[in-house]
Amino acid sequence: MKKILMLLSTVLLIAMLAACGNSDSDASGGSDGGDSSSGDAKVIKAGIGLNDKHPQYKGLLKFKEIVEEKTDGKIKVETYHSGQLGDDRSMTEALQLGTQEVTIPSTAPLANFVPEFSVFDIPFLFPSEEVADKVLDGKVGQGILKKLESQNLVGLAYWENGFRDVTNSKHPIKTMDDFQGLKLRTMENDLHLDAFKKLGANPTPMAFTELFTAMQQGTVDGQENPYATIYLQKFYEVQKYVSNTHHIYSPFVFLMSKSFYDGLTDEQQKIVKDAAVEAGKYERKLNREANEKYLKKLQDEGMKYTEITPEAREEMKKAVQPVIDKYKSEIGEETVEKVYKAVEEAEESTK
Ligand code: TK8
Repeated sequence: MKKILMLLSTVLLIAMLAACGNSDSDASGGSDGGDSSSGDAKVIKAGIGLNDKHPQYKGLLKFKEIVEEKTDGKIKVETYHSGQLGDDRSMTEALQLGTQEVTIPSTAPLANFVPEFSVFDIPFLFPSEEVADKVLDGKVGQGILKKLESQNLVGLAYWENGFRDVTNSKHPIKTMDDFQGLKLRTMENDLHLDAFKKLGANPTPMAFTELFTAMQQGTVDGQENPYATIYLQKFYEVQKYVSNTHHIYSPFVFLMSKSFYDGLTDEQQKIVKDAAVEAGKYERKLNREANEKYLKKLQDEGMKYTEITPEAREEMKKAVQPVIDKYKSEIGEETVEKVYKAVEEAEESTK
């Protein structure tokens, strides 16, 4: 009985939100200052957590340009950045409810909706961006995207967050010993949490939207993100040390609400899918160029850079292996084996 009442209230909530969602789509434009007078056009409200300087937002503007041009304005895209619509998890929930149409979270928080995504949080899984592209855009990566449909979500493409590096305000990190007791923010993902505990840190899961303040107030000593995010979000203002741990390659997933996607014509579905893939390739290119130059800019802003030695990286890999073994069953043995095999094949083909 309780379940039926829960279901009925959820259906009622979705209907109410969908109704008010339509009524206010003319009311507000996005951050891009675009024309919000949508008339009878379908409106995509697209929100991300990073700011408008990040390649992810430039990729979203590219998606907007392609979709509005290819549909001759029959689909309008309103873009929002800097967590204006919420954080990765709350925006993903908004897509499930039908009150937002697009968001582009990291795969780590997405694992709370589809556990298989945690396979991409296995430390040191991808040796390079090239191998990551092949695995994510290939059969295995696309197969994991399909699992989103059971959550009223459609994964249209993988974009790139990038190789994650640790920063902190206490001391340089050169070996595993330097992690001892460090209060590190992690994304909301149990594998990340357990991996940093194994390295000796004192990790805290936290939404990205709360991170800057937490570092500013000393609630956490450090965090981990790609150089482009560390620089463009001005983390150098509240962090002193950066190391090239490169401990995880983070993909983004271009997500669309399934109820919105199912309401599109076949032609419109192809347009949004192709636009997400094309804008994703553009975003990956910008992101790679960005990451190379931003480490230098972080040092120009006064951050102290420390190289992790190959021996230290091997020590970290060994330390987190029990965590990987523990999560294999949660992620799914078959999925983990398939991804490892795809990585090996991709590595072979890129030699
Ligand atoms: C931005 C996040 C961010 C991620 C994190 O919404 O949470 O640290 O790396 O890019 O998705």
